Amino acid sequence: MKQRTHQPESRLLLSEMLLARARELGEAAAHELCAHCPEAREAFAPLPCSKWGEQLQGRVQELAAAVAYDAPESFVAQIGWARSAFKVRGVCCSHIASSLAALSKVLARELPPEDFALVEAILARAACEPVVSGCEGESSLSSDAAFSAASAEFLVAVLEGDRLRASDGVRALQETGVDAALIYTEVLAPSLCELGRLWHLGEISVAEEHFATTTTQMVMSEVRARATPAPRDGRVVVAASVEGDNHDMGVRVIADLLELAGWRAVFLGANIPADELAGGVRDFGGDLAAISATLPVHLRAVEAAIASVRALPVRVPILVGGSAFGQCPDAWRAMGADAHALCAADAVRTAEQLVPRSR
Ligand code: B12
Repeated sequence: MKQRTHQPESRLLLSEMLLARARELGEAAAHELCAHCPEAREAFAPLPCSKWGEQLQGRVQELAAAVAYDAPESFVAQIGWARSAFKVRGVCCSHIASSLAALSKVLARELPPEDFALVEAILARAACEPVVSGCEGESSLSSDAAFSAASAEFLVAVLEGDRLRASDGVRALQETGVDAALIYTEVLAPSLCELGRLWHLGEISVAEEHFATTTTQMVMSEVRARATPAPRDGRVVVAASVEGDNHDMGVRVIADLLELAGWRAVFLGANIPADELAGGVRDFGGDLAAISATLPVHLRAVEAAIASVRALPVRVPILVGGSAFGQCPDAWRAMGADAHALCAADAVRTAEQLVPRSR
């Protein structure tokens, strides 16, 4: 019986069920937790149970992704991330283990034994494993001295609310001959990762993080406009982040770099429903669909987007990427993509292989 649960089809079924019932299961686990663990109940006072309900609904969705793609590490990593976030905000981390125990209790009641055995193993591993999180570690600025100085200057200008200074520093660097790809990957992206880390540590506010986002988007447009693209070679990439994912700067980097390499890049942005993404590929005559997902909970939406693109009358190669795949390295195969790339340089190389220039 236990073996059956490990078959891809039964994992997908279990994952579907967890997603469909995520809210209900999260709320039941929150009641269980608040009834038996008064300290946890107080942690989010004055809204103890509803706050835990939201947290645990998210846990069920993360668990569903780990089950679907046989990637317990992705769940463990999400719990590590949550532990760090609790710790820096002064909430006792042991509540996370208690909340997972409450969730386990509810799932033991609600799932058939063979399904429960699978999720219990993932929950137990996440509850025991020591915290591994980049959050409290070193900064993510580039190890190359020249770029890390430029990244740091960009970051400081942004944190001081000065977008013209941020823009001027990047322009000066580009004028020394540094190409757009390096500015994106060695200056802007590391600054964003560092901003994310500072936000996670509770050291910067949501306003600061949002200002950084809008400033980076402005600077990316400037960098792109100053760069000279290779002549158009007729290939078209349609690039987007999946429904539910509000991050789009990573996939925008890929679209811009392909445009500089001679492609026509149709960048649709964030949070694109599967059918709209496929419609974009069809209407803009895409030769390649570049699909991005940031969090493991967005992976099922990638699968839906792939299914929609596959339903088009013409077969279009699909390249997927984004940090969601970091902990789920084989998910792209399971979901039927043609290729996956981790970083911008790999993405451009892989796109060139999937759709060679001579077409
Ligand atoms: C800016 C930002 C936001 C902005 C996004 C705005 C926008 N228009 O993009 C906003 C404010 C919307 C946001 C929201 C949230 N965010 Co946010 N965000 C970030 C931040 C700071 C930068 C993201 C970024 O652009 N990085 C730079 C790009 C270049 O990197 P990248 O996306 O990884 O892309 C590269 C590769 O992955 C790859 N790639 C990407 N896409 C594709 C596609 C293809 C086809 C290929 C081949 C390759 C590829 O190539 C890119 C270049 O190398 C990150 C920090 C970080 N470490 O990235 C957090 C981060 C991703 N966010 C995080 C979180 C938690 C959230 C929220 C859940 C917060 C909240 N509670 O509301 C929400 C989620 C909203 C949602 N439903 O999606 C966490 C995720 C942690 C986790 N594992 O759970 C991070 C890591 C911050 C942190 N350190 O805690 N966020």
